[in-house]
Amino acid sequence: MAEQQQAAAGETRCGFIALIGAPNVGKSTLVNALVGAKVAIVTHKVQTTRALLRGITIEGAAQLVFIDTPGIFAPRRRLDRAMVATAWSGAHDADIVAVLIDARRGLDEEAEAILAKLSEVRQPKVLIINKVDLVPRESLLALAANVNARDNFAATFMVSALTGDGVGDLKAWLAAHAPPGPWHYPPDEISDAPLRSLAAEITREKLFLRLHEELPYRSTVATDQWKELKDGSVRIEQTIYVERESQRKIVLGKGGQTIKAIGAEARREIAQIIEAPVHLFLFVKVREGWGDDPERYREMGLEFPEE
Ligand SMILES: Nc1nc2c(ncn2[C@@H]2O[C@H](COP(=O)(O)OP(=O)(O)OP(=O)(O)O)[C@@H](O)[C@H]2O)c(=O)[nH]1
Ligand SMILES: [Mg+2]
Repeated sequence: MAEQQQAAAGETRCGFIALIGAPNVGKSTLVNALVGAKVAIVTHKVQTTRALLRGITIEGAAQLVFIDTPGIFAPRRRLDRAMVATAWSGAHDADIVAVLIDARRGLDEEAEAILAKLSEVRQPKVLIINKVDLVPRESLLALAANVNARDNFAATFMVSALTGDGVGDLKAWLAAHAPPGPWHYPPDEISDAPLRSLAAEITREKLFLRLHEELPYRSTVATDQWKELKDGSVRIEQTIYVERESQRKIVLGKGGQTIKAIGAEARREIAQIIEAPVHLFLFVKVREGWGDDPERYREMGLEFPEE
């Protein structure tokens, strides 16, 4: 294989690139676009991503490891603090930090707050203006100039993670600037997350899409069982945790309709990803104060903030 020859010759590159930005700017959508597969969940709601997730791809001789991070915002609850802390830790551990700005929102308060803290990040930074499909081209140059005046960016990219516009150029640049070194993952790996956590995330995505107001933020999903059956299908059991009985009732819905719809959507998508029939069993449990339970944080891959 060409890659192996290059590896032997010591010409491979391997770059860890953290994507940071305010909630909803399109970090997870961009990771999926760069990887060319759905590895991260995406919704129109803020604070969808809760923990670090690596999406991996190969570009020429380079392996690019993208670190999807939770959106950075002014945290209030313990879970918020854990998410924001983990986002910054992702940035500090990367070779290159990609800062995403939403083209339509521009330099709003959240973007400003991130730029203010960005000076503490020592790694090379690139600016990515995302969602360019939503604004007239003319407005982009002024925005790019404004952001570049705040910090030292090695390059600026205008992309649409949704349409794929500009994503190829970004990938090529990152491949050229990744540090030389051996690949960190096998060439066919696209994510560091085990399937059982991707499956839990997919159910959480459907929950986010179906439920409103505070409820998505008051719930979490865990995969309890993953069993491959003799007929090639997979039996998956998951628990949706909520904080109160009233929330449990809403998740179940009238005559169990809401949970049924969430289950059907999640089952379809998980089956598509693992290319096997799936039997998905969802349970809804009230766990008062799960947002203050260290065990839930461990499960999500988050540090538990002491306060
Ligand atoms: N029009 C348009 N929409 C986009 C683009 N990229 C992402 N979106 C939409 O923006 C919303 C948020 O996308 P996500 O990828 O979940 O954003 P995120 O930054 O990961 O959000 P958090 O995980 O909450 O921090 C979704 O509705 C996406 O479809 C884009 O380039 N153009
Ligand atoms: Mg996200």
